[in-house]
This record gives sequence, C-alpha cells and structure tokens, in this order.
Amino acid sequence: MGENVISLVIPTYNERDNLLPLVERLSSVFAGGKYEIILVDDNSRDGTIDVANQLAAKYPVKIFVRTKERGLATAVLHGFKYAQGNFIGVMDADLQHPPEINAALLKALEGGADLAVASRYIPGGGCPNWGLTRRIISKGASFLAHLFLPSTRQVKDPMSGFFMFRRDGLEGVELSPTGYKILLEMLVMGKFSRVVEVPFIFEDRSTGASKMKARQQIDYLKHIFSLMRRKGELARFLKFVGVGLSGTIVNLGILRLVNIFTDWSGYISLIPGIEISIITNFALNDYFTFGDRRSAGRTFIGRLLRFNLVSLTGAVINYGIAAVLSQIAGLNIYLSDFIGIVIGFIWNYLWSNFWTWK
Ligand SMILES: Nc1nc2c(ncn2[C@@H]2O[C@H](COP(=O)(O)OP(=O)(O)O)[C@@H](O)[C@H]2O)c(=O)[nH]1
Ligand SMILES: [Mg+2]
Repeated sequence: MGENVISLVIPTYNERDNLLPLVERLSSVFAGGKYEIILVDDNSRDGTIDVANQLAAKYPVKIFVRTKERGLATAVLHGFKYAQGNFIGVMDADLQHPPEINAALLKALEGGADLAVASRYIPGGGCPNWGLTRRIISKGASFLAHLFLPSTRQVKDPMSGFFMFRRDGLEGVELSPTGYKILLEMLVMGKFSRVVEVPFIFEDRSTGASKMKARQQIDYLKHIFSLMRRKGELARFLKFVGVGLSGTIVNLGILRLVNIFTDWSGYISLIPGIEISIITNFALNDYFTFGDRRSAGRTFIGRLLRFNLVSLTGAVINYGIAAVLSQIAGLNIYLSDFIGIVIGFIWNYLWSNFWTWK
C-alpha cells in the first residue's frame, strides 16, 4: 500500500445496522495500510451515532455529525474538510458498494490515475436486481450528463457514488453540488486528467431504507443546469437555439428572393433556402457555438458535410413527423409542424454535440 494515506468519506443517515459489517470489511481491505474512515452523519435518530462512537474505540473511525444541514453531496464535502489522506475515497454506508472494490480503486490510483470510479456500466459491472424503470432513469440521467456536460463523457457511470481520487485534483476548486451526485460535480469542476473506471456490482440493500426520493431526481436536473451555467454549456445550448432561429429567417428570406427573381415551381423554390440556411447555420455554429471544439480531429469539410447530413435528415424527420401527425393523426397542421420542428431540433443538437463537434 506504500506511503499513501487513504481517507474514506462515508455519508450516513440511519445506517445503524450497516456500520459494523462495513467497518469490519474495510479494515480487512486496508489491513496494514494507513487509512481513516470519516463518517458524516446528518443527525440520524436510529442510533447510528452511538454505534459509530463504539467503533471509533477499535477502528480508525471518526464521526462528524451535522445538525443544521442535510443532503448527501454536501455531507461528502463536509467530510473532505477533515480528510487527512492524499487519497480520498467516497462510498455509501449501506453495503451496496462492496468495500472490497476499494482495493481496485486504490490500485488504479497507485498506477497513476487521478480519479478512479467504481462503475456499473462497464463490462463486469451492473445492477442485476434493478427493475426496468430504475434502469431507464439511471441510464437517462447519465445520458443527460453526457449530452450537456462533455467532461462527464470520460466515464460511463457519472452517477456513481463510489470512487477514489488524488486530493490535488480538488486544490483551488470550488464545489457547490445540489442533491445527491457529488461525482458529477467533481468530474465537471475538478482537475483530474487521468480518469479510469473499475467495474462493480451494485448490491441490494440488506438493511435500512433508501433515502432516494423523486425530489432527488428534480435536484439532479437542477444540478445539471447549475453546472451548465457555471461551465458555459448553457450559453452553448442557447447559441445553438439562436443559430437555428437565424437559419429560419435565412431560409424564408431566400425563398422570398427566389420567388421574386425566378419562376421556379413550389418544391424547387424551397431548395436554395434550405441549403443556404444549413450553410449559414454551420458557419455560425462552427464559429460561435462549438468554436472551442473545432480541433477534435475533424476537418472543416468533414464538419460541414456532417452538419449537412444531420440537418437534411433533421428536415426529413421534421417533415415526416408533421405529415404523420397532421394527415394520419388528424392534428392541426401548425401544431404538427411545431412538434416536428422540436424533434428535428433535438436530432440536430444530439448529432452536432456527439458527432460533428464531439
Ligand atoms: N449524511 C447524509 N447521508 C445521506 C443522506 N442521504 C443519504 N445518505 C447516505 O448516502 C448513502 C446512499 O444513500 P441511499 O439512500 O442508499 O441511496 P441509493 O443507494 O441511491 O438508494 C447511504 O450511506 C446513506 O446513508 C443525507 O441526507 N445525509
Ligand atoms: Mg443505497
């Protein structure tokens, strides 16, 4: 284990019966090494604090009780303040995070990683006992993070609450998380250049109850929004919307010109406006919206062709959806077109973000 000192920060809220097995298993994982277990409890009423105090007599356990604040992510931050180690680990207290995985996380850091994430979404990992709904919510949440916060793309499981990192990665970094997901905050705000994932199986809770409520899912969306604002990603999204609107004006203006200066028929007269607005959208997005992502190994022509392809398929999707909704479902034509426009926009945004300017 070398000369490294490990601080494990573990938030607890009503976890009385999990603490003893947790601490015992951790003590065998870290046997012979220098480590401390920092429990941050939000004033549990079930005796968690008493059990922790008893454990502190025999194991390197410290407990910090907050009485004025609640919340998982801020509890973890509170623990960081007291951590002495050069490596800091974070995990749940309820044994859903198998303590033995810490050995692999530690090994990754010793091998040169700055941040090692225990991941459910790489081969060897998983949550075998989750129902379909929970799976979809979790995957959907990761997808949103990947879409709107590009620095989270380095891991498949940015929602994990189980990880270990070099403390330097947070030096001079200001964190202000909302809700549950401290890792998300750290991936976006922290300075971790080498990030690796280690697989783990998310176990069932054997005792105690989950504190996860619908409220946390709202908090998650707020957290994404707050990080987007802090990182300029919200501005990027708004620029993309603005460019799209400018394209509509270009499209209509060219159509008007074509109608004034030519006698082309209806269908043909639309083509120049569509193509020219795609090109102006491309130029504006390439310069303003994704100006910082131009160097990702794509040439100017490569990006232009990709954007063209994406926008043309977006237009076909827009048309197809509007046609189906109005002709087959009998919806008002303007509403149908509007829904088509929104879906076409989402299509364009996804591909622009993940492909053209990835
Ligand atoms: N200090 C503190 N710990 C919390 C809070 N909410 C949850 N925890 C702890 O965070 C860990 C994960 O919480 P859990 O409810 O199991 O979340 P789930 O696994 O997503 O259902 C557990 O160790 C909880 O005891 C909180 O508000 N404050
Ligand atoms: Mg849990």
